[in-house]
Amino acid sequence: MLLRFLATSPYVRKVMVLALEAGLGDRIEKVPTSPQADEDSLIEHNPLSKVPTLVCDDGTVLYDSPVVCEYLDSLHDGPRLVPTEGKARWTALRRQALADGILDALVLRRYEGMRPAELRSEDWLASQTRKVERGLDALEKEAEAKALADPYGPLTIGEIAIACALGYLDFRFADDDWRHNRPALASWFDDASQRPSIKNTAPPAA
Ligand SMILES: N[C@@H](CCC(=O)N[C@@H](CS)C(=O)NCC(=O)O)C(=O)O
Repeated sequence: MLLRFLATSPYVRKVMVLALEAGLGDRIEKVPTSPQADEDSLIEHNPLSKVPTLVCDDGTVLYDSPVVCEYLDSLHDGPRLVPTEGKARWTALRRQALADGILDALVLRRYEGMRPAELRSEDWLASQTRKVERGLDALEKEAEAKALADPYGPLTIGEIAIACALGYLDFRFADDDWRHNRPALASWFDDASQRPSIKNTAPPAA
């Protein structure tokens, strides 16, 4: 399989963490890609010109990280990382949606912050920041209640997405100090960061 890949993308990282946890790392060939360059070869596969985009062995193309993750999870015989039914499934998918939503707000914030000051909307930046803060507060409550999967045991896509969102915060927004007042989440992430799948997918130094 070919994965249109960008080492700094947290959505790509989510796919790679799942692939490594599922023992599929060797089956994925990473194709370095600059999605914002509107490369014809990427657009041919994904009209949105985004990574991750996966070209399966039979030529089927899949995109959007939740879709790619669910597909990869169907290719192995180990415990499912995207639970297939019941409360476990909806909890994992809801957590993934929350973590992806935090990422979406962070990416919007990053792009807005890169615009010239006179074009930048402080209201928009503040609104995206509030989404991130509320999302992190909700995750702190889950960590405090010990509801998140044990960072040393089997994970689901929910915890994988959360780890990638927190990793992106450290990577692009190190000054935010998201750990302040969120000790349970910080401790959970410190432990989760010891997993080889998380360590081996860390973004390059900013
Ligand atoms: N919802 C998508 C988001 C993917 C996404 O936004 N990827 C970014 C890289 S971090 C991208 O390709 N951006 C290119 C662009 O928006 O032009 C997913 O989960 O895969």
